[in-house]
Amino acid sequence: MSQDSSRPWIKTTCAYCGVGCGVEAKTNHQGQLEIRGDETHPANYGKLCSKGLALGETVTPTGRLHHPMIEKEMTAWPQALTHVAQQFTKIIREHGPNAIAFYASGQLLTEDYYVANKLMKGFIGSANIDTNSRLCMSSSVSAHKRAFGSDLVPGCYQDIEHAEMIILVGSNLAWCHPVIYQRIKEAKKYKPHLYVVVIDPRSTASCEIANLHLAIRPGADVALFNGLLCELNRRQKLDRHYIEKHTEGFSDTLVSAQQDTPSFDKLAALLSLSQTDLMTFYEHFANTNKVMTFYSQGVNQSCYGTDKVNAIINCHLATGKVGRLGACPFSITGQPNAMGGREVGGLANTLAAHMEFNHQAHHQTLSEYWQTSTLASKPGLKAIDMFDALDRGEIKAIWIMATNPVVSLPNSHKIQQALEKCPFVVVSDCIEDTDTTRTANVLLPAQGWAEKSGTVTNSERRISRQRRLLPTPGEGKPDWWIISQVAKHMGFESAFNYRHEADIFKEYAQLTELNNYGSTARALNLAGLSQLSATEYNLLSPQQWPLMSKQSNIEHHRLFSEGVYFTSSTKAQFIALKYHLPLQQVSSQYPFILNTGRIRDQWHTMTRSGLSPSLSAYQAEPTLYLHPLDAKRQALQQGELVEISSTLGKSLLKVTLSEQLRRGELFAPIHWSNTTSSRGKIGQLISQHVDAISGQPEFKHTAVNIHVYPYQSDALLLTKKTISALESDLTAFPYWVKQTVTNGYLYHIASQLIPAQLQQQLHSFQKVAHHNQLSFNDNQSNFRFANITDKQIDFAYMVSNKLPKDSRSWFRTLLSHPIDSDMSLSLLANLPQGSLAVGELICACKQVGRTQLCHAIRQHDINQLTDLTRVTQAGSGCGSCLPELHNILEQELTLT
Ligand SMILES: Nc1nc2c(c(=O)[nH]1)N[C@H]1C(S)=C(S)[C@@H](COP(=O)(O)OP(=O)(O)OC[C@H]3O[C@@H](n4cnc5c(=O)[nH]c(N)nc54)[C@H](O)[C@@H]3O)O[C@H]1N2
Ligand SMILES: Nc1nc2c(c(=O)[nH]1)N[C@H]1C(S)=C(S)[C@@H](COP(=O)(O)OP(=O)(O)OC[C@H]3O[C@@H](n4cnc5c(=O)[nH]c(N)nc54)[C@H](O)[C@@H]3O)O[C@H]1N2
Ligand code: SF4
Ligand SMILES: [Mo]
Repeated sequence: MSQDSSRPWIKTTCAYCGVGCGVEAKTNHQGQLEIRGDETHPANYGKLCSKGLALGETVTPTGRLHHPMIEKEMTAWPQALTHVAQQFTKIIREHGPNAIAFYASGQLLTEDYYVANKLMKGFIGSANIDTNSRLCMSSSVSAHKRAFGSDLVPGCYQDIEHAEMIILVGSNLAWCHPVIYQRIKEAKKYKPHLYVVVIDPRSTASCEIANLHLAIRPGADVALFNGLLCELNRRQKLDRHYIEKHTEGFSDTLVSAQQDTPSFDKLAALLSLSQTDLMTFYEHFANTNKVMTFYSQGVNQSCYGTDKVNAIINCHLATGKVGRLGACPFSITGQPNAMGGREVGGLANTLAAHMEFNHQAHHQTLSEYWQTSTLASKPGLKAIDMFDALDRGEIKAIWIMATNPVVSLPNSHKIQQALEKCPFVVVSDCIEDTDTTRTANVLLPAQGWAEKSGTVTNSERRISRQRRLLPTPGEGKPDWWIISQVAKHMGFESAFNYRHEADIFKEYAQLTELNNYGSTARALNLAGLSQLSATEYNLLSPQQWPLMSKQSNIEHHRLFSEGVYFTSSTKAQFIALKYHLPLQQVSSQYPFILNTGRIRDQWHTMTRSGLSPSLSAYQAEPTLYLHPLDAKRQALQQGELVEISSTLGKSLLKVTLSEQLRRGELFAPIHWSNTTSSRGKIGQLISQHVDAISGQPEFKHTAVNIHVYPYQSDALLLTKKTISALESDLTAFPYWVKQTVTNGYLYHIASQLIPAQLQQQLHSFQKVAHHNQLSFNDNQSNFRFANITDKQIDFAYMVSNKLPKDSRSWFRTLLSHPIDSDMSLSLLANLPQGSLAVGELICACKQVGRTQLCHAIRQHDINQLTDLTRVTQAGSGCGSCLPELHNILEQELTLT
């Protein structure tokens, strides 16, 4: 991309994870969006990961929802808004306010969320607004409220540089929060004694920097930390002074932990860890003051997620490792604005601005502030209960905003049916075709990341501006505008009369100040931002809450440094805990445990990251990872198709063998849906078991079975455009996956037809016949074909009874490859030649493949990772592929 110095870089925030990286963006002369890290932003100081770096590739008009639609017919905004408002009003009149629900998302901006919450709780008068944060952070929220009296993360990123021990529990930071992971890696370089522990049943990419990896039995984290508490006591490593002065409930908690913890050898066996490793971990924790513990979905997404978080916090409190430089428990946030959403009250069980239902004064304060007499007086339904009520027909209308529940909620088949049954489903999204938009009666086009303006709050309580970069394609509108317009059409004009997102932010900031002092003070206080003018709001630099005055410099606040908490006694609370087995256990019918999570380059249901060819090149198919010995037991081989089944449903995935898993445990990514694959969606297998306190589903522990899925032929098909007719024809095949590539799409197909029959079918998808074609057919089972228009391939396929493993790595590039001898020879030989021989993509940022890396290692006699990066550029972008580069180098060196 060419640099264009005449246009200014605009500062904004990354669209993806809760690290909340500062981004600078500008359009170049070709209209493309150039992206770089913001060196002044304290979340990333200029660094970005592969997803952040590829943001420019995702701002395409392709696939966008351009117009409001009612029952699949395009309509104008006034009609759409009137229709939604009328339907809601009618349902409320006939069935009461609880017959309506909003299901929102940590990917809305704070301003959007504030208005949605205000409409539902304040004016519709029901608290049936919940969000995908329920699936993500709610166990941490519940645990923080239990221990600290407030939903907040006490530490800040700067603690990383001060910590002497960093523990990652149920967090694959290397892939899910790469910029923080790289920051720890960097800190370790300058401080070699920084001791890193990874606690995860899988050996993940994050283990690259680990001094110790505890491949814990899934679900056993409470037992591990209860054991740690006992060991701290035994070694007299408790901070008695801190416990007495700043906490309550210690004795009961210790007794409970002691009763729950068996002898050391039995504990190690229960956790399925070696006694040496377990003792090493306990010793380090006991002997290190500056300990930071990051935790994420391996902790939260569990039937006992809240207890897991409290088990961790108990150990931090017992040793006074809270609120001190380099010492804190740190819940690392998933979505870009999961924090902001919770601040304004996006969860069904809080009011707004950290005010609570069970607090009469809060209810009164909010009613007066919003000037409403209908403020909800009791909590609404949490996500899973909300969709159950929808299924039972008690909820008659739902408005889904910025989330794709038909893919991401457990038991997704039931979710889809519930939505199909629901009389009135409204979906606001920026993308037209998702599993959820397919169920909508009304579709409302929202602005996307590059068009929106507002604020987000990251993991360390820092509020940053997201700024408008590009004009909106079609008629997309800001979410806050859409919600306010519906509110006005429902008759709530004066409460939703916003001209600009700055008006909303100011109203929200002022709310955080109200009655926020004395013994009932709340942590969330934005007093310093409550008088911002629209211009000041536009220019706002990152601000970390709580803040009594606007911060002109970057500050790094720790909470609880004085040992004062937001509980009624101002003391932190220990929670007495017992370890329980996960609710689902293996049986003869379902002998494996399925763990689910993320891969490096995709974001959730792929509606945005899936638009980027470079992000889609890495791990292009829905995959089931399993241990080679388990594969052997099931007679499964690398690359085969496997049908995986639970009591609720079945999915079809490609097998990858991996020794990084424990025996009997499987891992599948969450990213594929019915829009991108035939049966790659994993949510249909997951049960609705939730944590009883937080309502967060158990996504990491499902009992399943697996069987090989035989097929007769497989194929790769390249087309320049999505052919919707083709996609409906594809349903005939048991397995298909759609992948975005440069200039088009690659379909991976497997079929029960013999190759010759499959070839005929695929050939018929090419609607216009051309003369300039390349066609190879070596016998009755291998077919390769390419159609050339204007010196470029626009349609191609290869069919076989078993395609060579690395075919897709070169075949996927044909739409952007010049017609040359390398290309013809590759097609002829079915082997990549010359410039096409790059191999499976490893580095998404610099587009470097495995073959290139192996070649460079041999040609340049490379034995150091730094040399491999220097020679190939791989790993010099975001660095998230460095663990893989390391493995490839090791493998090549052992071969030579
Ligand atoms: N690339 C990428 N990054 C993302 C996202 C994405 O979609 N893609 N999504 C963002 C969001 S919203 C979120 S919430 C975060 C999630 O970030 P993470 O929580 O780091 O990601 P996951 O892959 O869901 O799960 C983390 C790990 O928990 C482990 N685990 C499973 N069961 C247990 C257990 O019982 N105990 C322990 N200790 N560990 C266990 C899994 O093996 C897995 O490696 O990522 C954010 N970042
Ligand atoms: N099995 C399993 N399931 C899981 C998880 C797991 O680990 N395992 N993790 C869970 C977690 S932690 C999370 S956070 C969820 C995520 O799950 P979802 O929230 O369902 O996933 P996304 O793909 O992020 O969906 C966001 C939707 O909003 C749209 N969108 C993007 N920006 C905007 C906007 O500004 N406005 C509007 N109106 N729409 C927008 C996108 O196009 C997309 O359709 O998945 C959960 N589900
Ligand atoms: S770590 Fe990556 S995905 Fe997360 S905010 Fe930073 S650039 Fe975006
Ligand atoms: Mo999440």
